[in-house]
Amino acid sequence: MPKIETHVNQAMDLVPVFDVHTHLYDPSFGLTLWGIDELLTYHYLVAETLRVVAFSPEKFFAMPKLAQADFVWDALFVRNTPLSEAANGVLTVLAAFGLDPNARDLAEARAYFSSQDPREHFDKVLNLAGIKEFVMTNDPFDPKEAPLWQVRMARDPRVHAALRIDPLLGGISIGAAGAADSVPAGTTDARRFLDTWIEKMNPLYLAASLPPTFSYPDDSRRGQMLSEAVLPACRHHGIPFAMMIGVNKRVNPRLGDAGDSLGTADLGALERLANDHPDNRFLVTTLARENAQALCVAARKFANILPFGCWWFMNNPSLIEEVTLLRLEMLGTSFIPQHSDARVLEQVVYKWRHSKRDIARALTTRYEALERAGREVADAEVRRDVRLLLHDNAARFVGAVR
Ligand code: FIX
Ligand code: ZN
Repeated sequence: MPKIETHVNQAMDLVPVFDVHTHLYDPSFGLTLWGIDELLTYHYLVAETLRVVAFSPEKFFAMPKLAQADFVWDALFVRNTPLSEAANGVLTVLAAFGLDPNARDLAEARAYFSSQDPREHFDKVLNLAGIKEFVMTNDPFDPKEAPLWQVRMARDPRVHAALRIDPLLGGISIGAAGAADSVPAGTTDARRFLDTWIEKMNPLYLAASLPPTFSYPDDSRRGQMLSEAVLPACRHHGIPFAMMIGVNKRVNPRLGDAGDSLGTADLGALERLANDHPDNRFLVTTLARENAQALCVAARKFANILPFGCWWFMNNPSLIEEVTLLRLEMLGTSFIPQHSDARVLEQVVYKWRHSKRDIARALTTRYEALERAGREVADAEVRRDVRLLLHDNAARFVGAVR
């Protein structure tokens, strides 16, 4: 293996990760999904299963969780070859815990996970994934989560909050159906709502997913909420706004969380937003592959835009390497290459192990271009660059740097 590739892979193994977007929680919340049955009923795998087995979504979701997991395992891992990234990820997790990826059933895995102490398991998973800190997705409209913020809990310093506000911008709650806190109608109430929840959560950023039709300027309710409540609140509290652009929610409502799709957005709207709000900072990720280059160009035009992650349908090895190479070619190291988006605790093990391989390939390609130009690349430079990409760019932008 060429020397530079070895140095890159060594740095990837050593540098701690700041995971800037997850659906995991501080252990004190008691809301984090974990274990083999949750891994197998991840909505990515449910969608894949219902393609290869003639079975209605309604009948699938009516089954108990363990029966659903058995059904997915049999369909995707026994009767078919687990070639998809989400299926491969489950096997990476099993192997990381010393469990048999060739198992014909879930007995061994269930026995292992059920014998784990949750707190010790949480620490073990973060250690296996190389994660130093991560950010939750905290939804004030989620009836399961909202009450937890009414009381002071002992918090894990490795876990940070992010205030998720989709319903404020016309979206749907990311959490369970129903809004724990009624959605403020006017922008004045919305600003008060945001200040109240920022006080409660101390979030590193505000976040919302947005449809491909997102436009700016926009005199609709979404546009008014953005300009008159959300962005002023972010400026006042000194925190970024994370925009996750390109999701078409529930194109197949029968699939629930698995029923969302994507569309290509006009990122001219993002450029106009960044231009009109130079004192706001924007974390931005896009769901369509076709938006990847335009996001890099927008970031080149506006330093207050920081591209992050290979989101959802982008989170596949072929696209992670392609987009990371494009970002390195256009932005150097001034972006955040990945977030896990993990919904189940142990997913961070595969999402980071797989992503680090893909990011390492792209970074090695760029270092080889330097060497062809006669520029030597010191090992310390590689470690500095990898630390920027996996930790510092994100931690600094959201003000979590320690
Ligand atoms: O909006 C989001 O935070 C998305 O990441 C989720 O809604 C999505 O279901 C997901 O988990 C994708 O990986
Ligand atoms: Zn997410």
